[in-house]
Amino acid sequence: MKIAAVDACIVDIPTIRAHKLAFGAISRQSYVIVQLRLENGVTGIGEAATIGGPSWSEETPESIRYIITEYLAPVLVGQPAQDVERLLVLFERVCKGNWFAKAAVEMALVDAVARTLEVPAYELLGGKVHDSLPLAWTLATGDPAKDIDEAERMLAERRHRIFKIKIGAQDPQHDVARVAAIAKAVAGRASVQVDVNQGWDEVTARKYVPQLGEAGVTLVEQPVARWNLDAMARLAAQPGPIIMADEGACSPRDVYEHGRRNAAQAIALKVTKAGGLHNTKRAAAVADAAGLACYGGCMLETSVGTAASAHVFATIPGITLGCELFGPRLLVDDITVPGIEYSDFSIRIPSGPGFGVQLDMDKLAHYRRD
Ligand code: MUC
Ligand code: MG
Repeated sequence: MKIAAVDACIVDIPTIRAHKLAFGAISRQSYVIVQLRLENGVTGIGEAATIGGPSWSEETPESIRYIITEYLAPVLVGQPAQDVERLLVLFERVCKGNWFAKAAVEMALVDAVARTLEVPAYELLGGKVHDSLPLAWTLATGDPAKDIDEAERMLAERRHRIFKIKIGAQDPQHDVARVAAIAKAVAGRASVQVDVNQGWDEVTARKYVPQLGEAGVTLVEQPVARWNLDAMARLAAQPGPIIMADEGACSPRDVYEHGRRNAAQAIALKVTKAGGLHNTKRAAAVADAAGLACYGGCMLETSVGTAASAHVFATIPGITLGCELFGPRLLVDDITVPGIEYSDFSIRIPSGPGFGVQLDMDKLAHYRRD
């Protein structure tokens, strides 16, 4: 199972509507798609999704592609793909940080090995404990009437009954009123959580998190800056909504710090920010040891990253808060066959071999930047 070649390209796909977050709005999503070919003829695929260039994390599609082609691919060619843990050590030697880039390549390694062995990827990751996971949808138009319409459609079509509302871009009083209107409209039929994407300081969060709780919000994601674990701990000590870390809890070590300092009650796991499928499992194990609940987070992936995330999330018993692997539904088009199967407010875990999806080469050719 020797690695013959690694290719990485950038893909841009428009979203079905503007998606407004605390740091800006996006109307297209950019991805780095990795194709890793083995000498046996099998190709594995991986993906790194970013949001708004370097707005969510430091990495961009351009930097990810560059790191893969210039630093990670050269050390991989000729190596046995099944030695995934050894290859991750090799990555650390030639490249510090750059977790999204490493995650995309590691996904492709696992997919290639699982395809060669003709097993689903989750079987190489410990085996599945979930056949499906409850699926959240993000309301992010910034307009309460449009958000309520969208939520009603999702409920009527039995797609989603967990809604995550993006806040932090507008005046907090206005944001809380918008969230309260949505929560009231769906009360008793859906749960409502918010993601502030680091948009508040501690003083603002201390004032408005209790008001969100009174409005019926069950969970508040990353209310303050990712570095401010002391503020996260003070917020988590207050009664009210669950405080969940996202941008602040990327690596297993970050999760450890959140546990040690009581800086959250829950962690959003994401394959890219953790640096891959194996590191996601490590992060989940640390969360488990610290008594933190887990949520299956996303970066608005295509069906490639969504399938890979679903495979690893399926193996994590600590994911008790559901997941948000809805990325393909936010895009005007997808780049795999088959797509992801969604039913009854949930995502079905794709079966294999590998992640169970193949690239549609015509679509890839259409959306790739070069
Ligand atoms: C984030 O910060 O959680 C995930 C879903 C969504 O709407 O935005 C992303 C990023
Ligand atoms: Mg988030």
